[in-house]
Amino acid sequence: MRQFPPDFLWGVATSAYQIEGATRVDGRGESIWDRFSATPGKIQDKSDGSVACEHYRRWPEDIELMRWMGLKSYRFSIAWPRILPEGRGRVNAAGVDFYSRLVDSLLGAGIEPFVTLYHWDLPQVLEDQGGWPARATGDAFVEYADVISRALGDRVNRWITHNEPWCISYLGYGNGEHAPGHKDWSKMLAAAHTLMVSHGNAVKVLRANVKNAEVGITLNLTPGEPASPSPEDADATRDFDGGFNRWFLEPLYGRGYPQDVIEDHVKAGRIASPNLDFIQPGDLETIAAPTDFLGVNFYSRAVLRSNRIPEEQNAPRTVFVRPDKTDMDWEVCPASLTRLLVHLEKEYKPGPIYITENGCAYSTTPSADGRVHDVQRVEYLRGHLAACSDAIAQGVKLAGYFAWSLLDNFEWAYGYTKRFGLVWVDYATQQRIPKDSAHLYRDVVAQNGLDVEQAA
Ligand code: GBH
Repeated sequence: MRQFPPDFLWGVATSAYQIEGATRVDGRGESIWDRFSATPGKIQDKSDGSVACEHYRRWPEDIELMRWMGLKSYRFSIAWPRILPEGRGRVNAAGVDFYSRLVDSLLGAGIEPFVTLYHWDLPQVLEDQGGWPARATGDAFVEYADVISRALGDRVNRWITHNEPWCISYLGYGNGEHAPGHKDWSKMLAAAHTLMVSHGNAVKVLRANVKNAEVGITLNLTPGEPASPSPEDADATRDFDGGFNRWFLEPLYGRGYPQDVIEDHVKAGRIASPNLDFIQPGDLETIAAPTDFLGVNFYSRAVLRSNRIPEEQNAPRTVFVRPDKTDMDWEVCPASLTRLLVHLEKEYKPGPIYITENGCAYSTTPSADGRVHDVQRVEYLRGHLAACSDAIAQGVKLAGYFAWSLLDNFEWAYGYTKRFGLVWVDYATQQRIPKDSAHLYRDVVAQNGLDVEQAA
């Protein structure tokens, strides 16, 4: 048995737009994902989050599922447009009440709420006024953080400011795959900056409003590994790691933005000058406001091969991408999670780390026996839990693990074509069926550990 530390926080994660539905109910304002999903060509199956898992009214059933799994904590996000339909100013009491009831019921079920403030559903009015590249959006975010932490702070003490600023800025403003769908490098960098500054300012507000607050941010970290020992592949890896991981980690831990990445951007003509003119005095101090934990979302690694020299001139590959990939085409490589965690601990000393998301897409359908035998997800989960246990053995202060996700749900630009849930959702009837992975997870939580033969 691989035993986990006592008090290890076992949970699952979801996000508001992906599961709630009821987008026009109880005074919720429009979000950028409502608008984006309604734009032709943006969502693979032309769907949107207007119904999703109907969690907005089926939440008691979903809490029951979590209680059955024995979970200690539930990471969910709050829909900003339910709280402040105009982005700032007028508070929508019905929206606040929804989350207040959810929190009370979770606590009643012995499940600790772990709240994410921003998981991508920006009020559309704020996008119309410039979105994340505009500093005013950051100020509105801090106002929202203030409103909701005053309402829930007597019962919720763990808070995540932003979920994955890389995705928000790069996918939303850089390559346009996500809402609001812009393709502009300087907008992207400005958006990332507003996100990080608003994170730092929200940390202060949350601390002021919440007793025993534990506040952090969640980054999606994808470790890069060079395909060969060649200097070219090393450079491709540095470049990838710089834009993906270090761009957020370095300023968060007080080192400012990485100079090598800025120079790359200029050389590649993505930005005109290395002077990032969106940075104002004091911003870097704000971003580096001390946090209580680091949230890490881990899905896969990236193996980097240089495109600056022809393949035949590069050193032979020594690192291969494994053929077992998920439905997202992401490689399954648990060992790189261990390497990532050990690296974070050594390099940044972030304090406690939570895996705030880890999971995989496989579309296993229910069998004749009525169960969902998601063999590959069971394998993925076992492998990554073993990887967590390896990291703990190497001194990483890992405090919890949240499986992504409780339910199959709206997978952003992929619509409902990808299924990440531990629990199957039949979208026609909204029936939920715990998959084999949910049964495994239930055992793991009950034993606070993983059977060694399960880890194989
Ligand atoms: C998360 O983002 C989101 O927080 C969540 O809402 C979403 O449902 C979930 O993941 C599943 O997609 O091609 O090997 O380089 C995931 C962020 C960023 C993870 C890009 C994978 C590419 C891996 N993703 N990354 S690779």
